[in-house]
Amino acid sequence: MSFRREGPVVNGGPNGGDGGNGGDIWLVADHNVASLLAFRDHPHRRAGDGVHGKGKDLHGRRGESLEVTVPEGTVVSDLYTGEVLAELNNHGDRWMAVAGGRGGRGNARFLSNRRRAPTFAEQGEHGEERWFRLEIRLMADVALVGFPNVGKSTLISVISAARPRIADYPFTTLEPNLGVVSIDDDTSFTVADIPGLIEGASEGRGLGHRFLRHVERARVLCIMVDLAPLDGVGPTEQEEILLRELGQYRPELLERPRIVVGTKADLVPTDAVDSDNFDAVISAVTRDGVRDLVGQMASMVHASRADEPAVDGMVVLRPEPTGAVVERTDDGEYVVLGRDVERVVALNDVTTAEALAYIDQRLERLGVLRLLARAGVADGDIVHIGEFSFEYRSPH
Ligand SMILES: Nc1nc2c(ncn2[C@@H]2O[C@H](COP(=O)(O)OP(=O)(O)OP(=O)(O)O)[C@@H](O)[C@H]2O)c(=O)[nH]1
Ligand SMILES: [Mg+2]
Repeated sequence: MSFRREGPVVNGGPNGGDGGNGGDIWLVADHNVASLLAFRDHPHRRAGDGVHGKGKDLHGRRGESLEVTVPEGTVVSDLYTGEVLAELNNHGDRWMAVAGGRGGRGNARFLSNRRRAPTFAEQGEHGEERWFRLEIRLMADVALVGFPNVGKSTLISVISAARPRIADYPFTTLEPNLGVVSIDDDTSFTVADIPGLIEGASEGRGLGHRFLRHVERARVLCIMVDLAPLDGVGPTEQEEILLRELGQYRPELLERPRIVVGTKADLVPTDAVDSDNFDAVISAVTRDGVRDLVGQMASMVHASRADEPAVDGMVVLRPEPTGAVVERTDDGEYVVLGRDVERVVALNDVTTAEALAYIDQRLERLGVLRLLARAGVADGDIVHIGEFSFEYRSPH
């Protein structure tokens, strides 16, 4: 609050500037961010404060907004209610997680014909504070996990319309390929062909983390082991190494439903394969066992989906509460809820008569007085709005 004072002008009118708004906090999907681990060490994020307004109509600067990057496929929900608020699926998707508090308006704003010398200004609004639950959404139903060259790309090309490059050398696949497997009109699921994993992947060997990140986002893991490896690492040993790497990267991955598949069965004599060690034995070349494998995948995907219903791929915007609601408590008091209403009291100085009159006028305009009357409020009743409590006195 400030008034102009220049030479002979003693009371030259109000000139208190507005306070700056607080900074907002945005969540932004970024494909360079692989996990939500950063939130374990730094769960709290804070945007900048707005700067106070000053006399001479000087407005305060707005607070610095904060952009918090999250992996693609991050689902944001309210920690307490579980309500899904947003899904940030693609690089660049952004969602305002909390809005900065509005700066209070300086007394210059309250000049009117009836109010020539407003002696009050708004308080800055308290910033919003909120807890969220962040989860990475599963991006594929089944992930094909295996050493390089075991036939992952070949399998996906046989069971779906995906046509990845297939070649007889390791690391043919450098980016995951996604294929859709259609069983019938009603049943289909997605399979991700993920670049080959090698021993040490969990420590970053062979682009390990980048690949494991995709594994992390699948419902069902299809562990593929070569029944006829060239370099002498037998199928059981391959399985052990793969599971060890998965577990070291993220122990939860070992809880994920999985199917262990022996590949390239056509290259080894049937009696050399102990089929008890595998859930399926296939040859992508002769198609032996492929149909059975697809059936197993389908039923595991089905079971996993039943556990956790899929959410659609759109960004869901937080439903804004609108309007005011009056509730009567058990002990005969009244609570007024609604963002706009709570703002009116939070923003204003409730200690001066003039500001109180302004609040009254705003509450009237927002229909709160009418709602209170309808709810049966009587003189002397306590009415809670935001952090304040008022004693009701009827306007007439
Ligand atoms: N004989 C035989 N060869 C196969 C079979 N499946 C794949 N191959 C061959 O194995 C080689 C590697 O196959 P890919 O499908 O490219 O293997 P990948 O697992 O995708 O390999 P990376 O992308 O390098 O990790 C290719 O030469 C395929 O033709 C199979 O069932 N039988
Ligand atoms: Mg491949």
